[in-house]
Amino acid sequence: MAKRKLNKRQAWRISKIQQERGDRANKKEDQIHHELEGGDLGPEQNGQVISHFGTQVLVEGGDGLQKRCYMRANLGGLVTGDQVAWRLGNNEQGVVVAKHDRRCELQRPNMYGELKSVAANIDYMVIVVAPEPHAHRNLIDRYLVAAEISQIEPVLCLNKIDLLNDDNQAHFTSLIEDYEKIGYRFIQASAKNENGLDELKTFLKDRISVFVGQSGVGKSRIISTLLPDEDIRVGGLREQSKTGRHTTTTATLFHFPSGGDLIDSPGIREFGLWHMEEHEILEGFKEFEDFIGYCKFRDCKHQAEPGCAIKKALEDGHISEGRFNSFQQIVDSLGEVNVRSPEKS
Ligand SMILES: Nc1nc2c(ncn2[C@@H]2O[C@H](COP(=O)(O)OP(=O)(O)OP(=O)(O)O)[C@@H](O)[C@H]2O)c(=O)[nH]1
Ligand SMILES: [Mg+2]
Ligand SMILES: [Zn+2]
Repeated sequence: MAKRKLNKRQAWRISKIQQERGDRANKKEDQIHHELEGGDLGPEQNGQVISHFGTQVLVEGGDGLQKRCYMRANLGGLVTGDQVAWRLGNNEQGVVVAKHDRRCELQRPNMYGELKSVAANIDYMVIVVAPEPHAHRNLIDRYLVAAEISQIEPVLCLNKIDLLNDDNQAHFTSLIEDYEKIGYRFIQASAKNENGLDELKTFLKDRISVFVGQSGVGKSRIISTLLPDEDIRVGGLREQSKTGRHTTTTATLFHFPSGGDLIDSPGIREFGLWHMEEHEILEGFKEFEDFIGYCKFRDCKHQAEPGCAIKKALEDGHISEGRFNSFQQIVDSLGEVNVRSPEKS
């Protein structure tokens, strides 16, 4: 599959093709439902979606037991963290019959440029970074914009602090300072040495948190260290490239025995924000807030225009250069969608 740049219209057409393909798949699903519903279905009960596998989801009922369920085609897609109504069939599989309203959801475009939910009903987004694979500022900022816009509270976590040394320490000290100055919490931890995890555990108690970040930064290892009784797959780094292997392939929810849920999600390389408007990106940079609306020109692009309040804030040190550059880079990328062409059906 060649990678090519598509404009919004081309991406929309690809999305339409995907939609039609999805509709055909839904028809197949309908047949399955008819068969299922031909048998005896138990009473309707509430449940929580634990994870998603293609045409099925794993749902946990009030008794704490988890069952694989088919979904009614008209539900419009379910994601980890969804609250649902479901009925158990006589073959130990169930059918999800309704999706309850989402309190909030984390969305992002997939590699075909279609906007998809990643997880629902989340309180915290834990953005994990590490010295290896290298933490890309722009990816952190993209997550932060998504969190701010979805009203999910972000918290940053530098994992693998056992790998800090004379060469990289200064870089991370300044990165952490930058974000703490804006008001973001930055927790430092080493899942390997079980260092710093108590602070994270206390913070995440009784809440629903989704762990996000590049592949290989240690999301799964942190979660498995916090929840030693769970069987969670942790990957290795490819020695040469130091890039992650994409060990986690589907978002899965785990419970703290004392209350609170952690959602492990698959690592990503890029986080497209092309579905957002420029003003949303601006609002997603929360330290810009005091300066929005004060530019001389109403359609200011905050580049070389005279009387730009954002550039003035940058000059005065209220906005960091790293964040300003990230903002410009994200805005520049809005017109283009970096997507893979879908495989022929
Ligand atoms: N040195 C060190 N290695 C760690 C630490 N945490 C995780 N690792 C290692 O980093 C590698 C990747 O860890 P994972 O937990 O699978 O990473 P992930 O973020 O879940 O990756 P994906 O599932 O691919 O998104 C594994 O080899 C871990 O053992 C840490 O604190 N220090
Ligand atoms: Mg993982
Ligand atoms: Zn401006």
